[in-house]
Amino acid sequence: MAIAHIGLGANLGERAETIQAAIAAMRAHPAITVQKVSSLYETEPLEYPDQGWFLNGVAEIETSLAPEALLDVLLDIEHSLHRERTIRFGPRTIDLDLLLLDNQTITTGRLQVPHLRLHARAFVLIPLGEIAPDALHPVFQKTAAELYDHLDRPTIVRRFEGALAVL
Ligand code: A4P
Ligand code: MG
Repeated sequence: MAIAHIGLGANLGERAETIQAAIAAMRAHPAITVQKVSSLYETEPLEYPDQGWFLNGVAEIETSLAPEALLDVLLDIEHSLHRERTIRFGPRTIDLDLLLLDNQTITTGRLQVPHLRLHARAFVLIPLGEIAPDALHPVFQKTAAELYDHLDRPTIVRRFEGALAVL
């Protein structure tokens, strides 16, 4: 069994409902147990600024799936929630990123773990630090809070107060 941290992001449509649906889909998978879900955060768009604000959160799961099989499950869930790929870093109904997988580092043609940009992103580091305060980034050997403190210009991340039915 491995512990994985999954980044959840949405900035199109009913963002909180879509994130809830993605968590429900992970819960429904026979090889995945959802152990923790962070608060959701309203976050300033990064990389491609001309788009709506995101809701972001992080889930901690336990899984018996191999890394690329887990990636395939995440891509299937994105697809079932009408994710369309048009603009790189652009608007999306749902984005599921495999952030951390135990303390493994993985580089294959289709998967890089830890996620390449996780250490540079306030919208990941805040929810990750909330549910996994002791987890170390296997390359930098730093916690999410330590990585957050090293950001040059942290983007705005504030707790989302909307009701979350299933969390
Ligand atoms: N891939 C490789 N490694 C991974 C991994 N660890 N987890 C490959 C997930 N996928 C991984 O992803 C493209 C391909 O990356 C996948 O098919 C997989 O084989 P994608 O989701 O189609 O493309 P993307 O989302 O446009 O790119 P990426 O790299 O996931 O973008 P990011 O880094 O997620 O950035 N601002 C705010 N505030 N909040 C956000 O959530 N998100 C983005 C997207 C930009 N700005 C944002 C946010
Ligand atoms: Mg992605």
